[in-house]
Amino acid sequence: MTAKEAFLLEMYELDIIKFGRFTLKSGIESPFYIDLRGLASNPTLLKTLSQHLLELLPDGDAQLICGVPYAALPIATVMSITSGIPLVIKRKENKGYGTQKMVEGVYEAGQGCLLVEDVVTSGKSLLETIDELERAGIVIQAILVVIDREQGGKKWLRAKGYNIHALFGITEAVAVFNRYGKLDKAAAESVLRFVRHSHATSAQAEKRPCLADRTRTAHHPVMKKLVETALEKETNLICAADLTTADAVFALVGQVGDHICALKLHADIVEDFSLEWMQELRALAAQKKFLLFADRKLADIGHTAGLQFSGGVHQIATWAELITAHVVAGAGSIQAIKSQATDRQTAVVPILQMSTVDTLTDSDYLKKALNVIHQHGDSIVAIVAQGAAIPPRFLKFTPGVHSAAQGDGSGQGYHSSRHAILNHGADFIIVGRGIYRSENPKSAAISYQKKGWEALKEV
Ligand code: S5P
Repeated sequence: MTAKEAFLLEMYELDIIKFGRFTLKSGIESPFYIDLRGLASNPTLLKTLSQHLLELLPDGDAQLICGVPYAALPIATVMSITSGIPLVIKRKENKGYGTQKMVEGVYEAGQGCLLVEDVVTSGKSLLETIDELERAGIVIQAILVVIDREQGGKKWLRAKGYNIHALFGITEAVAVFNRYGKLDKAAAESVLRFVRHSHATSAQAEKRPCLADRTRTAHHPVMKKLVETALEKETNLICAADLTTADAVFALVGQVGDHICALKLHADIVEDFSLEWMQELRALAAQKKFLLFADRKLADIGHTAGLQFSGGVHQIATWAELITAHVVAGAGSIQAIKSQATDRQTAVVPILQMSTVDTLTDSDYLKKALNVIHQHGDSIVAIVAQGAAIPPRFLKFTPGVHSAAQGDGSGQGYHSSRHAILNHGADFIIVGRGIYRSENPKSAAISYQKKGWEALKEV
């Protein structure tokens, strides 16, 4: 075990890094929480940390050192004592009287400074401190951060020209905790997924139309029907009925049908699938008012995708109002559906960004996939995505929602419905095992319905 790893494990034991479900100052729900303020009361650990941070810049010749208040203040103080570099203190707020100086201590304009911070997230609060120091004539020589939450802040500051270093990235920390048995696989996956999908801010930044507005602006009859259904039943819940017998699907619909706006099916996992059964299900859907959604994830060349959509055992085109498709092969699947859904009875739901922890749908893929989606927007009503920003004309469907679990141990990652809606910008949530595996699927569906609808009203 390296000294750095031992230090990390000590921080874990002291609850300085915690895992679970936490709501951050920004309102974002995070699967981990870091609070280094407790370190101030642990002189030994503080000394070790200061040494590690100073080692990040072995040949630094800084003339000043400054900690972002408050958590990094004691860290910077110990670094100053250890290294002999004089400390300056940045005020959190202006005194409102006297010199109104924001930086206290003895310094001269033009001097180089090491800026110390405990955690970097977006980088915005660090930039505030940088601004104050620069206004006082101090030159930021390097920024030393204990932990990078890997949510873009470090990259952003580096792009602005700052020389920023982190002692640990959260990915590295998770790997260490996992290696030493402190974190189980599901919790580790949840953190990694959170990090990967932290496009949340950009998704939030774009104001999306509310459902009521969409009844007027809907560009596809299926979108209009879905939105009207959701508004009438007051639910943005899509239930993923991943059950393997026709009877089991029926039984589930009996319990949850009144609380959902769509039922998502993998028809190919239903052992006794038949078109007669599907007719009965369609009748039930009409009676209970929900849409039928085939999660076929077409991904082949257009010709094959067309056959998979209209033919074979499942004849999806005869019953599905919504169907998922990947755009990995280009626009083929979308075009195939479009050309066969001549009455616009079936709308396409492309998969943009998957909920799995090791998904390949990275930012590069997102850009290219969105290009394809843009070109065929008239047949698309919704996009399956996590935090990625999507064009406002489409609805966002977000799977990977569970009120209790963080992951399923097989790659699926979960968030709460609130997080999916408020942080990822979901219009509709897709819930499978959170409902059908619960002791009482009906009350679980009611709970997801209520929470989802309430969160949507807060957007
Ligand atoms: O990225 C995705 C896309 C989809 S459509 N992640 C997903 O989990 N899904 C589907 O949503 C998946 O095929 C399953 O039917 C459902 C999630 O089920 P749960 O049991 O994990 O809630």
